[in-house]
Amino acid sequence: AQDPVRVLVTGAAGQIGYALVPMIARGVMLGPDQPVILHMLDIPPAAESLNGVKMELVDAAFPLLKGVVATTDVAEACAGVSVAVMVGGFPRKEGMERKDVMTKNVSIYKSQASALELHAAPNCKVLVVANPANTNALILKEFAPSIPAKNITCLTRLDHNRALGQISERLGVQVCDVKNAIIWGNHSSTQYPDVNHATVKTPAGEKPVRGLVSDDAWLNGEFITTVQQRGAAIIKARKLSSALSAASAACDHIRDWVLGTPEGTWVSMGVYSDGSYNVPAGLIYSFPVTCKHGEWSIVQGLPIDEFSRKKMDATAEELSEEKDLAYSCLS
Ligand code: NAX
Repeated sequence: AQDPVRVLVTGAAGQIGYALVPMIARGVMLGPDQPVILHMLDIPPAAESLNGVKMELVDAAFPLLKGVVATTDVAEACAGVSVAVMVGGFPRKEGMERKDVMTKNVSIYKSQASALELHAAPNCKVLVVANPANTNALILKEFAPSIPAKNITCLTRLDHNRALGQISERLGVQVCDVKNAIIWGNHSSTQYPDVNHATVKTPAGEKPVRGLVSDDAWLNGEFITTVQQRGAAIIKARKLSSALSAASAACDHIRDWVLGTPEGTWVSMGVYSDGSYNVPAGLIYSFPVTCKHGEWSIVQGLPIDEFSRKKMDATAEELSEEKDLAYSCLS
């Protein structure tokens, strides 16, 4: 039998955490044969609720779950983890300035970076979910210099999956037959959902989405805004933000990173920019990536038209501003 992998979930008493931990314990993230030990971190006001989640994990009697650590101690939470899913953060509350929210998150991600650096397993893979996800990941990278930059990523897979879902609904095809959409940039409303290279599997072979959806105005307009604004639409409908879809996307992100993307398929991940596609180096920016042997690489050489270029630059610009704001919050 394989040794269990220790997986950290921060903010585990929150709504995404509640949806995510059972998925991990069922093998959705690391595969149906991989035993796991869950490390769940939250803050002291949520300690009792966190303990309730632990009780439910015990009650669910998951065969793959070999242990549960539920703690408010960051060092204990990070000890020996090979995968860290950072869901905990400080949410923006009504009337709060962006700078105040950033200051809170910078301080959280700075200290959690140090704890991961000191206590996590070597080669720990980190996924930041908490918003501002790209910039929180960048801060984590800055303050965990011994963790390789390629191990620190942020979640844009939910946006990617939303794009696939919209295409599938529009064309009346199965979502599993749609692939190779791209989310460029920030996990925010400036993200650019790009379908120029996306395809649909049909009985007659793979066809470009651009050929199947004849309505360019929809693809260049409503499709993009629907994906960009989907988070807000979920809040409006549910009075709560996306949770099950976010948890599922986090599993997809780690599974593909660890186990590899299928041949001919790419996915979107927020990764440390090396300057590919003229995106400024040193930002955590969402790119199309393929994964093999536990490492991602950016898909190279895709043609970028003028429409796309403008949108890719606008979201890069926003990330540069966020980066400056984050640095100005460092005390
Ligand atoms: P909740 O408020 O339900 O849960 C957050 C949890 O984090 C709470 O239990 C809180 O006590 C805990 N927490 C706060 N500070 C912490 C700290 N310093 N250490 C450990 N835990 C801490 O929010 P939820 O709906 O679960 O969303 C979590 C985060 O995901 C938010 O930042 C949200 O904006 C972000 N999202 C990101 C998405 C993405 O695609 N990247 C999509 C979904 C979601 O909106």
